[in-house]
Amino acid sequence: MSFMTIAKATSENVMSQDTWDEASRIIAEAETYLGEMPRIVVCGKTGAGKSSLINALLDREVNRVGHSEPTTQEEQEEAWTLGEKSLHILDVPGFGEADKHQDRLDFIFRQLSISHVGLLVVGAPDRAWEYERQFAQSVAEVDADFPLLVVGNRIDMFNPVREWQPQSLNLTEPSTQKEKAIVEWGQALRAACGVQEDRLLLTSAGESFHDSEGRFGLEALARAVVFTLPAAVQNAAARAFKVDVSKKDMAEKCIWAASVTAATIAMSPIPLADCIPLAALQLALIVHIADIYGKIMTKQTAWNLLSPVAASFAGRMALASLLDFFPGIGTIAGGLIGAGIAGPMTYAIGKTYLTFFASNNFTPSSEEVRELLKANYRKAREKRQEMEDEAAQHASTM
Ligand SMILES: Nc1nc2c(ncn2[C@@H]2O[C@H](COP(=O)(O)OP(=O)(O)OP(=O)(O)O)[C@@H](O)[C@H]2O)c(=O)[nH]1
Ligand SMILES: [Mg+2]
Repeated sequence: MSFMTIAKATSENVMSQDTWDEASRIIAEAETYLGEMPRIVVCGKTGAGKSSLINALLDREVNRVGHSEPTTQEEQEEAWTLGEKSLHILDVPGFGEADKHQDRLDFIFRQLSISHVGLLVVGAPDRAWEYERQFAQSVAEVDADFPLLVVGNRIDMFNPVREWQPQSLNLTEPSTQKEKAIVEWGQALRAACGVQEDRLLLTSAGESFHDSEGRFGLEALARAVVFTLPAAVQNAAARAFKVDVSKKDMAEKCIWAASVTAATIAMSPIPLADCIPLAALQLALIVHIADIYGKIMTKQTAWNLLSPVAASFAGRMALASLLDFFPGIGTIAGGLIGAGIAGPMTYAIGKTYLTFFASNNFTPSSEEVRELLKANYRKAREKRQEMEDEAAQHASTM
């Protein structure tokens, strides 16, 4: 929908050309930062008017609208063009139906996690907001900074229903019975959902798609979405960072646990030929770190990655050095592996692959691995005592 169409549909707050230009600039900037078109999810209870609202915003009848029963059964994504730029806008099945409520919420939360702005649409004059209140609270619990706009829709439905004159509706200084009822309802809704003043929008999508005269508040809604984008960009960056940090945290915990296990396995020195469990553990660790970073890797692939590194050490170094570097890898007969080597080595292997996988490199060359592994092994040795202490504790409770 063009800005001008929205401007025609609503008389309030008609945007100036400068504001449109500013809006286009904001969308373009958001797209650059996000690396993708900003994505808006429209959610709410069934019948709130989500599909009607999207149709009205896009000025295209893209979504089916229901009359007496839940209508949208599958998500539908459309391009919402504003001026020079577009946003993705996603219609999703409504929640609030007893048997499907939880599934729908799970689905919506998955969508929110890959989106930038959420619209929670509430159909007036409904006052049973328990689902909405819980929903807004859950969003805030999952991500306190997620930009959620609450849209009170169907505001034409307040009494007296017949007195609907969107062109002269004044919600800034309400004086008629209808205006007062709308504003009072909106404020109570806002408080129930726990959002700030500027995150509440009041709209009418119209009784039907063809009721363009009955529409209200769509331009203000479009503007609110656009002007929320800078906050959405910040939030997306923070979210990406948090996800990254938590992935790294998770991987580091696994590396530590595997290293202590390796040290425990090797508590009583074992012949190298018997150290298959160590090799298996180290390969499983590599597979697991890859998994954390979204790559499915078989043990065979992990072995293909690691074995040339082991072999290159074998070619260039004396057995003693090899043992120093690869306890648990390979089945070279003789020699003993102690906890003092198995733990730090496992740690170094984990840290090395973590570095590559975190930067999306799932096929590092043998040379790259070898260099980093050496450096990491040196550092890992400093943790040897800590590992051995923890391994000793494990061993004593086994
Ligand atoms: N009077 C009035 N009716 C509206 C408005 N918005 C939607 N409706 C009506 O409300 C009913 C439900 O609208 P939908 O758009 O299908 O609602 P939905 O939220 O998409 O519902 P589900 O797809 O079931 O989740 C339809 O009869 C619409 O015509 C509005 O602003 N005013
Ligand atoms: Mg719908």
